[in-house]
Amino acid sequence: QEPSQDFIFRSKLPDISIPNHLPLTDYVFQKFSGDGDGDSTTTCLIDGVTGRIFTYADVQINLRRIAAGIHRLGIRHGDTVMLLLPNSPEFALSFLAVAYLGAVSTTANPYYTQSEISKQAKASAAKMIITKRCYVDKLTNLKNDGVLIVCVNDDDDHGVSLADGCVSFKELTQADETELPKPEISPEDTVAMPYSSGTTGLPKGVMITHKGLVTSIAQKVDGENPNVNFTADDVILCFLPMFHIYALDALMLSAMRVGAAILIVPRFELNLVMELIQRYKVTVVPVAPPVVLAFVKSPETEKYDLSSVRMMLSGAATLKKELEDAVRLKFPNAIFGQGYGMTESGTVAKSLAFAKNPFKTKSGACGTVIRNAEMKVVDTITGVSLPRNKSGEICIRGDQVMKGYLNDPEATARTIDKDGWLHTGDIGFVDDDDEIFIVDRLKELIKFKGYQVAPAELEALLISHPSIEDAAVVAMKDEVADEVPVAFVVRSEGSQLTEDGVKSYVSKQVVHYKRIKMVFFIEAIPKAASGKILRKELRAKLETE
Ligand code: AYL
Repeated sequence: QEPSQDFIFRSKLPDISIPNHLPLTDYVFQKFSGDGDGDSTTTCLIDGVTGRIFTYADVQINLRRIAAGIHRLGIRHGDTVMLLLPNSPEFALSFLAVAYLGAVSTTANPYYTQSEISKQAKASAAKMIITKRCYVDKLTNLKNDGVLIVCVNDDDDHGVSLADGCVSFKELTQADETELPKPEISPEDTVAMPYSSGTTGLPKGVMITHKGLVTSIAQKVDGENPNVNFTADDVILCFLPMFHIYALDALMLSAMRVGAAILIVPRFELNLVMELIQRYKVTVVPVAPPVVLAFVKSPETEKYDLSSVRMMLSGAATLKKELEDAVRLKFPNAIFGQGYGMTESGTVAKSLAFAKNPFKTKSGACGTVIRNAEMKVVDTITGVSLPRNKSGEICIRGDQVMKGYLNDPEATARTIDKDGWLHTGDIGFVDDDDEIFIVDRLKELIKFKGYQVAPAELEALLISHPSIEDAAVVAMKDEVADEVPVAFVVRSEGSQLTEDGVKSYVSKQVVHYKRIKMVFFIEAIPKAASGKILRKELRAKLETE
């Protein structure tokens, strides 16, 4: 079959012109520049904890000041800054400041252990880490190696002195923005570098360019009939982690592009979230499946006025149809739908129920491919592209796709083929109405409540244990988390290692959702002649346990 005979799926919305020659911050705040119609006195950020408010004018002046402050500390175009922050206005401002400077933000979970942070900071060659006082103790090694630590004081510090050798974030916000000439930025420059294990192996730096992010945002919220109809009147709730591409791209930056208000909450707590929805008359609630479950199960939802919510978007993991149906009943005024994406590819699909002129959609679908992009479904063995209603690996092509993995051309070439198709490692099909359904996962990745767990990372840890000869980690189904990591372990000869021994060894080194939930001791890990772990066989074993 010739490539020209590929079955290619496209959005039902027409392509639009996307100004992806612009640097990210120029594009995001375009409404507020010279001829834009944005009102910069409106609210951009609300700190859900303190009630602090930043207008669009505040955000723009602050981001330039912080950029000037970071520049004065020696950060230049192309340098990497690690953001190790919980959801907060400081996260948003730091990200934008780094982008403005033409530098790169590598985002990490602030709950990571010292060793996880250290690995990412070193691999990404971060020159600076912006963090909170309470995480500084995990950065001692990095600080000793010369990494600059910028520290946001905790709310209850009340002027307590900074951790030794750290720069105060306040110093950045007090820098003189007129000192900094506007840096030259190319659309191909990397702006964000979250870490993802992709379809196989260890976490890798995902190089997302200015052009890529601008395209991804525009695909959702631009055009006469935007696929996702966020408006300047919206109050969008943000408890999803901002260090992850879902909140960063589909929530924070997309909301800023339209001039909406973002209500920032450090983490999901059901009652607090409902209280905030009521108090701020929240209109848009982006969620992940475990949050949907929490809403559905809670008897307390009746106690709050949640009628302001007009849109609820789920993404990052599989959402069961029954759950989707149940949550619709709890939010009768809201349009509910899914988005589907991947760190490496930005948003791949969005429900057209969110469009300004919406389409009818089905429960259980994870959206229709976004505009200005092409999608195909390929046979996992032959690679041949498949027609509607046939399941295969989902591939996506467009300007929103990552530039590649940092310092890893091989992994990049395995993921993006020579024709520019990114292979997602997800199995799904497109139905007669252009809606996409995900049915399985080809790749190794484990998803705990939408968080990534890379089997290869846990396997490397396990094998580093002196009493472990070999190990393999696979996903086990779980009611609440969707999937949890479990380990198959081959003990070295004569070893008395116990299940608890294995678990606690791993627990000390990883963030909570990567902890091994169960250990099965076996004689040998099943492997192909190539040495590849036969994960399917191990998963089959789990079903018979
Ligand atoms: P990563 N249904 C099923 N699986 C999903 C879905 C979904 N709706 N969304 C994501 N996944 C899985 O890099 C899928 O296996 O980014 C996919 O390859 O942490 C993997 O999660 C990617 O995991 C949006 C909406 C981004 C969602 C996202 C999700 C980003 C998750 C932008 O607009």
